[in-house]
Amino acid sequence: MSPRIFGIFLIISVLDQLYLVDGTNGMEESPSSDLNMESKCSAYYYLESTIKELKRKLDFYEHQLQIKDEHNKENVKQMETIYKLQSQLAINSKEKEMSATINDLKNRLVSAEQQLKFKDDLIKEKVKEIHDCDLIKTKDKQILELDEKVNFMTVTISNLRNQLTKSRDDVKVQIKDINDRTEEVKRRDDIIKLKEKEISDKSEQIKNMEGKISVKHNQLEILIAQILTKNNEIDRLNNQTKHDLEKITEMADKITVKDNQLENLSEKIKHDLETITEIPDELFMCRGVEDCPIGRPNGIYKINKPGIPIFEAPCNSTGWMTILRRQDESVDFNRNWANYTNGFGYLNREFFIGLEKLHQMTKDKPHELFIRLRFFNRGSAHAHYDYFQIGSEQTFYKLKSLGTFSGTARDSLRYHEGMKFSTFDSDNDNYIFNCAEKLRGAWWYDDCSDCCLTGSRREGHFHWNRIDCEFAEMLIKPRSV
Ligand SMILES: [Ca+2]
Repeated sequence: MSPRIFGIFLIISVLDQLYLVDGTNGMEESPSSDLNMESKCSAYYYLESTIKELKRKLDFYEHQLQIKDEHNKENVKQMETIYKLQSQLAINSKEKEMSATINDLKNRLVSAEQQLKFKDDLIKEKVKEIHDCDLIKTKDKQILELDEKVNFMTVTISNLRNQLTKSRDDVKVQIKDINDRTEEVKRRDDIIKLKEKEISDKSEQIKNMEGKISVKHNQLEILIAQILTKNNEIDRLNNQTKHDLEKITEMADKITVKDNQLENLSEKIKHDLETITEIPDELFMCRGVEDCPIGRPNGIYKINKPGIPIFEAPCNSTGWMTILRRQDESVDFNRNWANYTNGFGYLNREFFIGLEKLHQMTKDKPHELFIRLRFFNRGSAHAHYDYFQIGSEQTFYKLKSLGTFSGTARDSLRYHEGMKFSTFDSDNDNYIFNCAEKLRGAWWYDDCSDCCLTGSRREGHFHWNRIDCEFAEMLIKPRSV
């Protein structure tokens, strides 16, 4: 049953129900009319709600119907497509059948063409056979002629074959010879290769040797250059030695002269001593002398100078007084100002006479100064100054003058001329620090020293012209003229 028909059926059954409820059909009033009215109303309400429900269901079924219609349309479309495809399929299968038929026809055509060609060939063959029949006679004749020619050619070929056999033997001999020669050439090739390898090795060795020779050559050049330099140096030293030898010879001559002078002097002294023997030794010993006496034996003498107390000093027979001696480090010379002012040490060993005595002795009477020096492994030397003078304590016992220099040592004391005396406790030098402290001895320092006869021998400060001394003596004597 369709939904629409079902809906109509429902409405009819409801109306029928209503009619059954109102059976009087409005014509007669019963005593229970109020009760009927009430049941009519309730039936009416029921009917109204039923109609509403039916409407809703009707709408639903109509909606469903629409959807189904659409599905049906879609199905129809699909069916149409299927029909189209089926018809297309049928066409395709027909095309295939046609194609197979065409192929079959093509094959048949090829077969027919082959048969046709075969027939053609047969016909051509038959035509040729007919044509050959006419030529056979002509050909026979030609064949006879050719046979003769062939016989002649056979003989010729036989001759040629014999020649060829002979030639082949010759060739074989030649080939053998060639093979032998080839072998020989190969053998020689091998020898040549060996020789080439040897040559290559030798070349390599020669290259190496050349490299080594080049290095040696460079070394040789360097050595030659060094030898040249050394030769120049030797020449220079030879010249220097020659010059030194000349100087030494000159000095030796001078020494000989001096020796002669000394000999004369000692003769003179001997004579003088003989003349003054009348003066008794005791007189010297008791009263003392103003200066070292000349012609008296060497020894310690009392010196009696105005202005200072009597003191002792070593004198020699020629009137020289020793004022300083360094010989064996038995006395410490690193002393203060007071010690140097008054003097210190032992007169027969190491000592210093004292600055005040030197000032008093030299202030009024010009004196000479003689310095004896002995160096470590470098022989001896002396220095002589002809005007030695020392200032007063107010001038810090300044080395006032030295006079003219002579001697075999260098004029090193000149550097100190005019300088004040300095000790470790009285710095009067021109050095930023204290020279006496630095050299561990007192001296007439400037910016330290060119010579210093009081410096520490152990520390290398006892020197003359910066050459270390082993022994030193300073002697003075009043100037003879
Ligand atoms: Ca200073």
